[in-house]
This record gives sequence, C-alpha cells and structure tokens, in this order.
Amino acid sequence: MRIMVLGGDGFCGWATSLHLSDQGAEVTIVDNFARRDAETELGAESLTPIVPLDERLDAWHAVSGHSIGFRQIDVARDPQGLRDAIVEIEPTAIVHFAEQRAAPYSMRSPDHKRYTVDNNVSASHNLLSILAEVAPATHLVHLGTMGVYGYGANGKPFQIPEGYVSATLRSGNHVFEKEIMYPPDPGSVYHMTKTLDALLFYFYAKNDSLRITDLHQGIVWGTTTDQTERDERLVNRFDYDGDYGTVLNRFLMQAAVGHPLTVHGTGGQTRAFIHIRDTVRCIELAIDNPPATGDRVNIMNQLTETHRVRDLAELVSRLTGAEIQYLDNPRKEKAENNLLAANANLRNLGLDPTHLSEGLLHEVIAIAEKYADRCQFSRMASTAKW
Ligand code: NAD
Ligand code: USQ
Repeated sequence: MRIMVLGGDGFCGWATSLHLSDQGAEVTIVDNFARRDAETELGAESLTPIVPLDERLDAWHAVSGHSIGFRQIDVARDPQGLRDAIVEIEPTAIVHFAEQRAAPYSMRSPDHKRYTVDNNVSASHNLLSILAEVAPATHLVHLGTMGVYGYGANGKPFQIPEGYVSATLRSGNHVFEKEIMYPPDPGSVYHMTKTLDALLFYFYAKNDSLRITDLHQGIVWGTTTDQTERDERLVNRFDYDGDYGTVLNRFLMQAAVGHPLTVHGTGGQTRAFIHIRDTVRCIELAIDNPPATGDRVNIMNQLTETHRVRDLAELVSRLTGAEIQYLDNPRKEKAENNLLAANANLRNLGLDPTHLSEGLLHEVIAIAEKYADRCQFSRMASTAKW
C-alpha cells in the first residue's frame, strides 16, 4: 500500500508516518516545514528537540530497515508540485494533516486569521481538485476536529453524532425530513477552517464521487508511540507554548517544570481527548476501511473520552503537588459545558481505547522532566485574546 502523509513532519503526522511504515506501507511525507517556521516566528520550540527531517528519516531507516520518502511541497501554494507527486506516487490513500492547527495562533492578528484560512482551505481544495482530475479512486483521510460541532448542545443532554443528524426542517407550512451534516459551530478561525473543509468534502464526494473520510479528532495528548521511542532522533513534538500547547500536555509539563497549572476561567470547559497512540491506530483503521466510490463523506469522531479542564488540573495537581492558577479566560468560549459525543464508528472498526491513567500521565511528565531545561517560561502564557 502506498500512502502519502501530508504534514508528516508535524506531531500527529510524524507518529502516523512511522506507524504506517512499521506496518509495511510505502510512506511518502509531504511537508513545507510551516510548523518549524512558526517555532521561529514565536520563539518557542518543541520541548523535545526535533532534528531536521532527513536525520529523522535516516534514524527510522537505521532502526526499522524501512525507508520513508519525502517531498518538500507547499500543499496550499504549489498545486502543480502536489499534482506531480500524486501522479508519480499513485497513492492508495492520502492522509491530510497539512493545516495550521492552533486556535490561539489563528486568532493572534488579522494576518494570522488570513494565513490560517488561506493555508487550510487552499491546501484542502488543491488536494480535492487534483484528486478529481488525476486520482479519483484514491482514498482521502482528513483530520478534522471535534470543534466543528461546538461543544455540547446549549446545556441540553444531546449526544453529538458522527457527522450526520436527522432533522425536521420547517418553512411556512412545509415540513421536510432530512439527514443533514450536524450544524457547524466553530469557536476560532482555525476551527472554522475545518467546517469549510467539511463543505468542500461534501461537494467533491457528491460531484466527483471522491472517496473521503473526515476524522473529527479531539485534543491529542501524550507524545510517545511504540515507534518514536526507538531512537532519540525519532522523538515526537511536545508543544507547550501559549499558542500551540494543548491543555493536558501543558498541565503535565507545567507540573514537571514547576509552573502553576494555567486553567482558563473556571475550567468548566469539557473537551474530547485521545492519546497519540490511539490517533495512529485510528488512521490505520480509517485507511483500511475506505468508503466506496459514490458514498457520502465518511465522518467519524476520533476521541476516546471527555474531561473537564478543572478536573484534569486537579488530577495533575494531586499527582504532582502542582499549584493551580485560575486565569481570566483569553478565549470566547462557554465557561461551563457538558459534552456527550458518539464515538462508536472507530470502536466498531477495532479501536481499543487507551484511557487516561496515572501510568500514562507519569510517562508524559517524565518526558517533560527530561527536557525541562529547554522550557522557555516567557512563552508559557496564552497571549492571543478573542
Ligand atoms: P502540526 O502543526 O504539528 O503538524 C502539521 C504539519 O503540517 C506541520 O508539519 C506543518 O509544517 C505542515 N503543513 C502545514 N501547512 C502546510 C502546507 N501548506 N503544505 C505542507 N505542509 C503543511 O499539527 P498536528 O498537531 O500534527 O495536527 C495535524 C492535523 O490534525 C491538523 O490538521 C489538526 O487540525 C488535526 N488535529 C490535531 C489535534 C491535536 O490535538 N494536535 C487535534 C485534532 C485535530
Ligand atoms: N485551556 C486551559 N489552559 C491552558 C490551555 C487551554 O484552560 O493552558 C483550555 C482552553 O481555554 C479550552 C481547552 O482548554 O477550553 C482546550 O484548549 P486546547 O488549546 O487544549 O485545545 P483547542 O484550542 O481546542 O485545540 C486543540 C488542537 C486543535 C484541535 C482541537 C480539538 O490544537 O488542533 O482541533 O484541540 S477540539 O478541542 O476537540 O476541538
């Protein structure tokens, strides 16, 4: 099986590339190093040291005997380069991670908003238009986000479905029963780009019969997979700064470096979570179970559990003795929400969920402790406000 991994130098993409290569797939990474450029822009590197990609790939070949290919292509700005690569490689599936993925980064300034929309929407649309032209049978697996749904149904006990919901539409005296995509309710420009992606996928599945899986993933935590721990040069990213660091990994590293745990607002926000080890398994399951030509977009929710932010802070504090700091929330989001989300599709395909456990939390803390001297305390604060 030949797989192209767009965004394969990033956090989820790197772990996925190694996992698929380990399973025997011929993997080619496509990346433009935008994430490494953002590190320079923000003055905040991954807590774990990330060596240049060619060294990462050499290390993987040395420990596994497998080769992973690489093409440096800007998927959003170089459609010809992307088209040439797809024609040459003839991939069975393309996994698309190549987007700007941080909500705070997307809200830093008008320029950051424009960059995030231009980059993410163009990347997805370039890919779709190329697939329609030269590779309509290729399965596209895209990483969406649970944030497309908003988080919960205005306090009502309602389970967020996997993409589609049956609706009764009323207009005047007319009533129309229809299964529709769950109404989008993004909370940042970044999350909005994923709702725009979803509409692009809807159109190309309908018009060009493209085979598309959209995985609405929760917040990924952890950093290590079976493959990344085989050599220090294979270590995965550990983003902790106020833009790219996500909440649970931030709390764990804050505890490790002696920084108070930064809870936004009351910490009553409930969010979906998944460990990086399950992310890579979900992508494998999605690749192995493509929709048929002519099917609607296959939407699956990629999460294993939900947690309230202040419960996570209290748990980490109990485990480590770290102090909790309740900060004014820099984001426009509900102070408190319940979240009930369906996730049966991936489980039915064989996902055996990894649940948050003290052992796994300690594993992340140990990695953060190992690289604690690389922490830049000045980059801890979330400075983007909206
Ligand atoms: P990341 O920033 O670590 O990786 C993204 C990669 O894509 C980077 O290597 C970047 O250089 C590359 N990239 C960006 N724009 C590109 C372009 N125009 N051309 C080529 N390469 C480009 O992000 P991540 O955490 O690995 O997330 C990957 C995907 O998964 C994103 O689409 C994100 O929205 C989604 N996701 C992530 C999480 C999470 O918690 N990390 C949760 C849900 C969904
Ligand atoms: N939060 C804190 N303290 C912190 C950081 C965050 O309380 O130090 C809070 C935020 O205010 C928010 C929640 O924790 O209420 C989650 O924030 P986050 O930064 O961990 O996650 P988010 O911005 O939603 O984005 C991340 C990924 C994104 C992915 C999304 C999945 O960066 O790529 O799409 O998680 S989801 O949250 O399900 O939409």
